[in-house]
Amino acid sequence: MSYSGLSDEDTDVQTDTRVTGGDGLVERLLSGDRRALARVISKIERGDPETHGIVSEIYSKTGTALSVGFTGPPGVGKSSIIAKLIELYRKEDRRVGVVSVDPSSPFSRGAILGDRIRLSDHFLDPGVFIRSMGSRGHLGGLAGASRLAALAMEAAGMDVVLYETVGVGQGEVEVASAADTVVLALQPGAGDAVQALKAGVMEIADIFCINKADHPQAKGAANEVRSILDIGQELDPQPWFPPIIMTRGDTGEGVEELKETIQKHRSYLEESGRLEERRRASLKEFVISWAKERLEREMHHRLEKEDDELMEKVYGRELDPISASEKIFREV
Ligand SMILES: Nc1nc2c(ncn2[C@@H]2O[C@H](COP(=O)(O)OP(=O)(O)OP(=O)(O)O)[C@@H](O)[C@H]2O)c(=O)[nH]1
Ligand SMILES: [Mg+2]
Repeated sequence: MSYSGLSDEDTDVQTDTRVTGGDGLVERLLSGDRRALARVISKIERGDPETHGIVSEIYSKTGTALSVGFTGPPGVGKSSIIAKLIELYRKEDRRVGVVSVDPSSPFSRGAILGDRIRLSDHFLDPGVFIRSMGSRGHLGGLAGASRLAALAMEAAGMDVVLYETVGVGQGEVEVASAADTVVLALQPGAGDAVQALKAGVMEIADIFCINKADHPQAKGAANEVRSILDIGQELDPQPWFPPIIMTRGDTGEGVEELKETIQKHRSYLEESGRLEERRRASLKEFVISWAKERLEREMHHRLEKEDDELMEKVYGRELDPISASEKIFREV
């Protein structure tokens, strides 16, 4: 599409209704066709039955991209930092995909207006592909859909895939941990570190980024994170001690250092064998959550349609609920 302000997902709407696949879509995706990529991601989002076939064709061609998850509270500056990072990667001629996820939003469009503005410099760059997703009822959860979107981006030739997730809670932990490196962005003066600690988000961070380094309390925030990390390290020493980088999303200050730190973490993962370990764990998680979702849907389906009798027995106290569960579980 040739005019500014529209990303591929917007233009995708028109084509989707016309075309039903089986038309060389995967070939076009693999050749780096942006419209094909947009369509594939739409299919993933909708849970289109073709998703399975597409994923099985592209999966073996993925696994080498640099994948980084950015998480942190609303407004901390994630998109601003990502925009600056994209600039740096583009200077090295690396292609960048961004999956922008808001687990609290039921919408995939519009809700990410801030990102649109922050990342708008990159919309017309053919080496950058940005896609936002909300928490509509995805099979495999939002984390599953985001991960598949990232796979599609990689298959379409993106060398770097960035996830942006908003908030401090479980939803984004799940999304971010699909990435090989997780950057947690915090903001000075907001008590973010303590919040993140309480929500269990601290543990998943490989790199801390104190953004808005121009804020008078930026140093204090860094010290706060440092002391929390020190205690953690004393209790349970880890070979990778998360670095704390001070950044400015508005000017790009510190973003080069952030990029280098991401690279260092990647090297650490590769050299220590942790990359393999991490990916195995996260793929297993993916497979389980997908299967779990399928099972759950199937069980609902059965209890609603075919096997009402079983539930009637439970309602009438002829059969206890655990026996009913065991029965349905075995059947499914
Ligand atoms: N003073 C200052 N403002 C910043 C800095 N980085 C980002 N901002 C501003 O903070 C606001 C929020 O930035 P975003 O990049 O949209 O933050 P975000 O974390 O992506 O926000 P959500 O996606 O809505 O969660 C914008 O007005 C930015 O211009 C910084 O380092 N210093
Ligand atoms: Mg944002």
